[in-house]
Amino acid sequence: MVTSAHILLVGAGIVGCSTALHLARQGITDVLVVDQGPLPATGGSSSHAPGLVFQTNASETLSRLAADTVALYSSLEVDGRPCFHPVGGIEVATTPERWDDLHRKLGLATAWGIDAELLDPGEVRERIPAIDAGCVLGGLHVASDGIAKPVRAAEAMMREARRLGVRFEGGVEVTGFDLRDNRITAVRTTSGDVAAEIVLCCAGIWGPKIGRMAGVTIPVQPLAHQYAVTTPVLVASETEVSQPILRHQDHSMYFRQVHDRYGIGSYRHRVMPVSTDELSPTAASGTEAPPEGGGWKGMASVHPFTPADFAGPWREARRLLPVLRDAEIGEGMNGLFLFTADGMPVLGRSEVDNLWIAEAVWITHAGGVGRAMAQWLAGRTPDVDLRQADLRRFDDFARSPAYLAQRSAQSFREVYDIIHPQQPPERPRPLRTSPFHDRQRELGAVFLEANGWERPHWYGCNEPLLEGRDIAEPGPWAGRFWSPIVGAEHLALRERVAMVDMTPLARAEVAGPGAEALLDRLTTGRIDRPPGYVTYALMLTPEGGIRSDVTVARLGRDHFQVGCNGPRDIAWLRENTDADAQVRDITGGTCCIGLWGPRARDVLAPLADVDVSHEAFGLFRARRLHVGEVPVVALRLSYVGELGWELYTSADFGRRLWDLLAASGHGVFPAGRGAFNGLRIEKGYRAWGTDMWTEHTPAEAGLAFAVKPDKGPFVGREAFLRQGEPARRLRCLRVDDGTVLLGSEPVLADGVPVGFTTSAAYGHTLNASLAYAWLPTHTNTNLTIRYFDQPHPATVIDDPAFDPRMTRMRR
Ligand code: FAD
Ligand code: THG
Repeated sequence: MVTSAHILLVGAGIVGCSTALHLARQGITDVLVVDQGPLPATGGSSSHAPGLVFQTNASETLSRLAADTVALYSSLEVDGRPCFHPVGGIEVATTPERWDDLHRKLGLATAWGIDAELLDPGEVRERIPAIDAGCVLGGLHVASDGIAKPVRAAEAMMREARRLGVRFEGGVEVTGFDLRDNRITAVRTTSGDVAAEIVLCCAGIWGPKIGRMAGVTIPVQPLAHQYAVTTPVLVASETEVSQPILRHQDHSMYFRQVHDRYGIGSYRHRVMPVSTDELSPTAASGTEAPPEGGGWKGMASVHPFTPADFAGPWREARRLLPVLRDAEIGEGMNGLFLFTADGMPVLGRSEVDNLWIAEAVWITHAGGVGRAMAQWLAGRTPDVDLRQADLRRFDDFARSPAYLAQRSAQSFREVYDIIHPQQPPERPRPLRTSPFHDRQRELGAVFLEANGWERPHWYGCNEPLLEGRDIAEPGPWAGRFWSPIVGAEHLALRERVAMVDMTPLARAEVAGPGAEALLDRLTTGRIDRPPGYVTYALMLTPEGGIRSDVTVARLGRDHFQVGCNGPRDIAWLRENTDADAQVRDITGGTCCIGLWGPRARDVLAPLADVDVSHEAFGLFRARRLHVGEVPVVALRLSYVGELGWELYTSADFGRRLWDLLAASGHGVFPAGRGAFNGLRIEKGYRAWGTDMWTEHTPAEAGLAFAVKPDKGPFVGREAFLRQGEPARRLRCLRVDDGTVLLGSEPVLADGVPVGFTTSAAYGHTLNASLAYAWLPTHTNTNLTIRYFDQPHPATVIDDPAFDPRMTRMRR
């Protein structure tokens, strides 16, 4: 075996093979892929996965990675045999709630550019003759879904990569790393040491073990999942399969044809976690390509089948597909694969500089993920934004075994549940609470969760605000995790003044003689202004996409407070620092109240020890002051578009700050996240990650005003200057019939899908249902938004819809 490689991949499963192929296609061929098992059927999860590919997902990212994967596998073959059977996929509904949800899912598919249709029970039976049509209310059909042949696809990718110069070695186990200065210098294997500049861990369920060899925690959990193949019941067709794959989500099951049999998977069993330490290192199945109907014994990624766990699902299978009443369970397994806290993959660079991770990736997404990882390893920003799958989305607590155990079990149980986008996890809660938490509970706050934080969505104590107001009611879906009090808080904030708990907003302190230079280089704004100024700016990728939007408050010559969109931003700042600048995550040790509304100054002035008049404390200024006894950093800005301040203090003073403001009179009241969201949408303030991400340019997102190319060099400047007229734009839509949406709905122009909504809410001040949407630049007439498969006419309106001249903030 070679003793050095530019890039070494640990694992030749579907992820390793796909990444290697895409590296080679990019011209990067000094690549070595090692696997402890034999090639191409290594004995890992890819060797036994039945390969169902359902593309539609609530996450646009996952749907796109899946569509990329279908395109890739469809283009591959091994000795004339295909790697993908485009048999189509059908998800059936057996309950009215599921049938409703399939209407919503049709919208998701359309929004993400996947052709889909709803079928009545007779049409389902036409495609799957074995089904008891009397059991189902209908189905969602996606013609481009199908069955991947994971081992064959891996082999095809390996062959092409080899032809281009990549080396693959089977039967070689990675046993450790040599580390120096936070870098891996050599990879120790059972066939000798290999020097490598970049190491990618794509070791599937063994990933955590590889991570540990470098001192890195990879937050993934192997769980067993049952899959069985029946005895023969079908007339074997010419091709291996002809029937569409089938999901029966009300019972957490899926079905595929395996020649003359059915393969049946079930998530309807107890959670069966497996510790990585229990895994055997010798994967060897020995078989070149194991038959799909069984022969899994001996694979390290397979545990013995436990028939008792399959009893209920088997009964249900025979009810849905009566033909199975004549069959038996042929062979079954409890197969192992990875789950995560939020059901998304874990991708990106670890805290060891040259160790990268690509874990918890399904067969369904491995084609797209391999492509994205190859771009990333080559030093580019992946062209599919990976924010939802980025290893760095997790704060430290989310890497704890305790958190991972609870949340991965939950993701397992919920694999096929109907999940509302706002549905909070049940456990572990409460996890992170602001110092205002006790007060909020006393006030009847209804909490949802974000990144571990308890966030009030509305306050029961505000019920009286409803008096005399007529609050537009959303429908049953948008009306979940909602109360009319949300509308009342929204309106009252614009009339009076509210306290909004902004503690969960991630923030970093950047300090030291190099702080200004660091922020100047990473952001698009002019931050070379005197202490006391606040700048709204973007962080761009080198390719000119929006990495984030931030507020940079200069508190001293060498001291800045940066308001971020999450742990990824703080990691990015930290990654770019040198000895002259220190980046500290101060989110947890501090707290923040947004004091906003026309009477905010009436509340603050008598409590503050400085002049807070507009003349003395202007918009986008920062000052240290006292509110009563409490030392506060006050930033005069407002994400809701009103007069007011963000008031920061250390956690120990939080409760006192809350109590002083709450007791100040002037009609001050607490307002929740629900109102906050509607207010910011009315004001046209975008939310990074929801409205825009790295795939969008500042001009497309309507944020070019925040880029100051004349200030000198910064990351993304050259790309920004080259960007031409945008072909698509983030537009503000009014839903003409007042229907309240949730986001991720498809937008059609003259009946043809052209884009999708991002954020949506009712604008109670404007009395209009609003949504932001990505649309081709010149589309603005005859628009409809489909919500639960019903058309709702929509009109592009001026953005921002509320107070475009900023008169309310500037006074
Ligand atoms: P693997 O295929 O496990 O590859 C990792 C490789 O790393 C292994 O070959 C292993 O030998 C190697 N390795 C580990 N440690 C070392 C070491 N120290 N040195 C050298 N090599 C090492 N997904 C779908 O999309 N559709 C499905 O229908 C589907 N059904 C499934 C059904 C079952 C029963 C199971 C268990 C999983 C299913 N999955 C499905 C999930 C899918 O199988 C996995 O997510 C996917 O195969 C993971 O691929 P991978 O390349 O990351 O891991
Ligand atoms: N507060 C703080 N930091 C933050 C946010 C926040 N960082 C992340 C996220 N939220 C950033 N989002 C915004 C969006 C808009 C504005 C501020 C933060 C804003 N925009 C002015 C406008 O467009 O009218 C900027 C005008 C200007 O640049 O002159 O205020 O909520 N601390």
